Amino acid sequence: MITLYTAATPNGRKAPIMLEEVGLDYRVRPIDLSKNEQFEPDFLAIAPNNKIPAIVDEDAPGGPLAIFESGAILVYLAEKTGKLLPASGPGRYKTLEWTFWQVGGLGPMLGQLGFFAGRSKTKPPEAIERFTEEAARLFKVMETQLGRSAYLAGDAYSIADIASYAWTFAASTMIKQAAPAAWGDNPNIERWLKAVGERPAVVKGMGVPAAS
Ligand SMILES: N[C@@H](CCC(=O)N[C@@H](CS)C(=O)NCC(=O)O)C(=O)O
Repeated sequence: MITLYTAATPNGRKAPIMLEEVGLDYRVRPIDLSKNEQFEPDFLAIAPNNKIPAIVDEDAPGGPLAIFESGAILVYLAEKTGKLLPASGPGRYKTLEWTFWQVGGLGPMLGQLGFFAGRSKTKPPEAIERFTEEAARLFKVMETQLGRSAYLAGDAYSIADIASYAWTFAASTMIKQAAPAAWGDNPNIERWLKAVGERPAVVKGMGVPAAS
């Protein structure tokens, strides 16, 4: 059994989508970020960076294994099940390339844009401009890639698509309202958002944790 520590945020939704896709049993332990539960000692023992998502796999070879960082969780679950990440060859590295592109680029830039353009009390123009430009640049890169292939890492759906889905969905809805210039004319991304968003595992995973 896998325990998933998560919250209803774009990073938090990657792991439940993946667990639904690969069909592993899991239980959800919601972490309430508004109550700072991510700083509680029990959670820090699993995720010392005080961020969700994290998992504990009770059935890992060698005993229970705790993993934090969404990219590491996606790779672990893919390798545990042999799904959504090729075991070798160019397809493996294309999948890792686009997965790390999201974890190191798209996610952090959209997170900062969402904060400065949305939740910040002072809304500093220079920060909003910087992160809007960077988000627009990243979506142009994504749009071009999705003009070349059906999915981010090629013609097969993979962990790279799971990594990017919830953030791109947030950008096409909430972030687009707060910073319209971040979201250009992206027909290939729109097509991909629809295809990925209609997958039953994605529909289920986007609802985890259930609203309380
Ligand atoms: N690089 C991390 C980012 C995770 C992250 O930023 N999680 C946010 C929610 S989307 C969080 O837990 N924030 C709580 C905090 O910063 O205290 C990952 O990909 O897992």
